[in-house]
Amino acid sequence: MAENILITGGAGFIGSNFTRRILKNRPEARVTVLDKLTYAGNLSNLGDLMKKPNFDFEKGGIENAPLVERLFTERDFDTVVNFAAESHVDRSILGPKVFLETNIMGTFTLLEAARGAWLSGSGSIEGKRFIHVSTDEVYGTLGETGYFTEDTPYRPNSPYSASKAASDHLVRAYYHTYGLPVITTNCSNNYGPYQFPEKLIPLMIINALKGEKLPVYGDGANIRDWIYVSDHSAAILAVMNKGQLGEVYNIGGRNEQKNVDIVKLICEIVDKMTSEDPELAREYPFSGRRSELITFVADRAGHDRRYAIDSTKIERELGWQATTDFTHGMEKTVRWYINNRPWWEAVISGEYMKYYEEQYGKR
Ligand code: NAD
Ligand code: TDX
Repeated sequence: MAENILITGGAGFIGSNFTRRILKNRPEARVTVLDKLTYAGNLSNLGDLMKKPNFDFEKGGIENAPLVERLFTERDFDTVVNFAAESHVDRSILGPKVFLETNIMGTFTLLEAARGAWLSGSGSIEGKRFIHVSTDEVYGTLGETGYFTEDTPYRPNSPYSASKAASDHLVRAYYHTYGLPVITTNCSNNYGPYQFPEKLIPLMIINALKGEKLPVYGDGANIRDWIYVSDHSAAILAVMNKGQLGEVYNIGGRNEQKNVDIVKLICEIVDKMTSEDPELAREYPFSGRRSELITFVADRAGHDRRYAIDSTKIERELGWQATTDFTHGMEKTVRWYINNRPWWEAVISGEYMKYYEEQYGKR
């Protein structure tokens, strides 16, 4: 029988990338995306996929128990991939409540629905999988050396990472208590097409194109381990195919970068692309070098200093590896934002401008 997959948060950045991959990779599968279409969710991220006969879109929240239960009853899912979340650290500092509602109560609601469908009455866990997509931020912060492994203790430092940590703990508990067939992945920072412009890389690309200030928090020396989004999707697919139930897999790019170095790289790429193309130079006029726009601003509260993932386990056990070179991935990403101006102009209107003013206005 063809697989029947529920993807939550599939209209967001990573979820839409994964949905595209799964529909290509498993043309027989029936795919349902459940997404609340918050400010971060956008149906245009799914594009033509919406027209496929084996694809269904449901608008709604993962914390909406009647809706989630109905979907499980009607559709008989065998696989759940849970991307749906409030995902931006700065927003979790401005207003944490919705992070608890979506990330904790939403994950709880999905787990309960899966338990009801798979573990009661005539239900069965045969061929079932609940994959929970999480973050390396649950592990807290690193000093100058060392890496996060699957055994690193949880020490979340922001309301966002605390809410993701709580959801990871619930997923773990449902495996140990009820035998729900779960797998958790903890990935490092993603970048690539369709990322919402509140995050470092798209924000800097768009501001650099427009010739606006590039706000780097603190001293700019915080380090993240960056992975191209399609490498993350490939890792989740490997986990879906070969992951062991009850296990955790760390996913990273083996690519540590300082924030300020990333912003400088974006400036160089934008300078080069605009200087080589007269039409682009007219669209985005700027004299001088865009790195002059870099502005050090007040630091993020509780700003984690360094993240770095040890992805040995998934590399060894599932044969997955990140393959996208960082400079090449960044060039592709900048080119995508240049080619998709209507997409980002639409998403940065309205609500986003209010957020931008609150986040950066006083910095
Ligand atoms: P995103 O903010 O771009 O997308 C989130 C999606 O979830 C949106 O489509 C939004 O509409 C939807 N959503 C939000 N609340 C919902 C709710 N209550 N019910 C249903 N849908 C809801 O996020 P992203 O960057 O694509 O991240 C996806 C997942 O991956 C998240 O769980 C995040 O914690 C995790 N993650 C992200 C990164 C990263 O660097 N972006 C790294 C590691 C893990
Ligand atoms: O304007 C900015 N200036 C700045 O210096 C922004 C938006 C960010 N930063 C810094 C903060 C971080 O050190 O850049 C770094 C990256 O920031 P974000 O893009 O906000 O990502 P981060 O906080 O590291 O979290 C991301 O990675 C892990 C995702 O947003 C999470 O969803 C994911 O779990």
